[in-house]
Amino acid sequence: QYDNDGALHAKLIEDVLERYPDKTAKRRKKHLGVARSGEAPGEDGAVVSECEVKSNIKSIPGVMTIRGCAYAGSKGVVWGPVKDMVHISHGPVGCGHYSWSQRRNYYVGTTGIDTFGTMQFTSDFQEKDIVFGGDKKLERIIDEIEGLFPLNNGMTVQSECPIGLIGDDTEAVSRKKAKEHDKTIVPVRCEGFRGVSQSLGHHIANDAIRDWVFDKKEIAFEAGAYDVNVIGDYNIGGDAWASRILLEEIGLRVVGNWSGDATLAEIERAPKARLNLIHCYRSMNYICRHMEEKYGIAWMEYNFFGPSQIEASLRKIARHFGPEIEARTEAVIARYRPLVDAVIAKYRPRLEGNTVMLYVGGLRPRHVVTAYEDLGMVIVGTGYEFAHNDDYQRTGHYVRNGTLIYDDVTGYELEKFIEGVRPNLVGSGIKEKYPVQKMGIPFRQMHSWDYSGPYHGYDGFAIFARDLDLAINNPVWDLFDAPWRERPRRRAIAAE
Ligand code: ICS
Repeated sequence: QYDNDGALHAKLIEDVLERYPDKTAKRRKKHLGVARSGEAPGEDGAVVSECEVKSNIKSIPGVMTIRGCAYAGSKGVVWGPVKDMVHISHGPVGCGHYSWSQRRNYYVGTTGIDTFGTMQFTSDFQEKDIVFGGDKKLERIIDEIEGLFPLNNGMTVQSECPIGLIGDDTEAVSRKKAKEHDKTIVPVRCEGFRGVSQSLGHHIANDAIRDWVFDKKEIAFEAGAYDVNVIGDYNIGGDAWASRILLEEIGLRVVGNWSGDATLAEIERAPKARLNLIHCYRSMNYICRHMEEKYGIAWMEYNFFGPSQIEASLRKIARHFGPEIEARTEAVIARYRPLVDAVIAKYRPRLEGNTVMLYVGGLRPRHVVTAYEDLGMVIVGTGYEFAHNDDYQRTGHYVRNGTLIYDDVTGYELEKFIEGVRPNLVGSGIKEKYPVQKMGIPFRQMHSWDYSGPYHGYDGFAIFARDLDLAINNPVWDLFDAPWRERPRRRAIAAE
């Protein structure tokens, strides 16, 4: 069923492009491709494929794109999970309302007292605020929040589109109020119109940490030799918790985890750590590069999806700290081996050979590939909403020859690709879920883990495997087929 040499995939791209007007076809052609195996071995000996397509440029007006905006990248992704701060959605009510609790970044704490992650704060702009400016209103809101929630450890002002257009001075308001209340108040210029996707929002949010948090206060913190920051694990469905256990077991001290279940204090003390471990390269590489330049902290990418990557990552991290940590790491890997073996023994026979197409944001379309492969599944197509060139280069370490690659895929293209490939599973977002299921194809949400998770770490792998089995081997899928086409394998697995 899958296309080893990519000839079918190349033909699918041609067919899709044929339906576009010439100009559009020419532009979209550069974003679609077929991965080609190269010679050079990549990191950790993996074969590198060539899967570079054009990326990180404006979507074409008139097509359905799945991307978000800069506000989403800052308020939703980077700042939102900093739980002890109040994040004000500054502008009209919709942005805050529709992004309210949409990302499953778990936290512990008492909501409304010392944590605010599932609450929504908005300045609810009206026409008069657009006409006369909203700075006064922002001042009043900051005072109100301070009165109602005195245990907040700070605030951020997440600017929505109109703020930048009308020229409000949120920086001046933030400075003034920070002084008055003796709190950190961070203005973030993440107006949705900036950039071409949520990606610029990540960058702006990283820069706000650099400019408004680092080196602003004396930090009383006793640093240790094994201190690490986990950067870019947002604790979706508890991912960061499942990861932290492993890092602590190998002997490291996680002094910051941002922004998953994060506090402002963790961000403030980050420059005192020994190593930055970066899970989501796309959204947080900026601040890691900055900390390297300014404070001399090394950074290292790692991947905690599926046992092969977990093992390779743990070993790579351990090498940085020397023989003692390396020995502990081998013991940890050995201790989890029976769990991994049991998961694979149970689920691999039920999942082996199934093909998968992915379409997610900026990291997962490559980071999860090996987790599927650990269960015997095959990724036949993958693509990103907002990846940059360096992400596509890294994708080459993961995908095999012939894999269909699609950047900022349009609704039309994705539907045609899925129809043409007919994979056994599609992993993407909520907007894609129901159309795909209506095509008779099993689906898992790869942003929210479909309300499950965690998927990181060894504990997460067991849940991931179970969820794939539930999705793919659900007997409901046989009801889509005419009786003469029934799928005996799935029947047998379901009956079992
Ligand atoms: Fe990074 Mo959805 Fe992360 Fe990635 Fe990022 Fe987003 Fe989510 Fe997706 C994200 S930070 S919200 S790993 S947790 S913006 S799933 S790039 S698109 S693939």
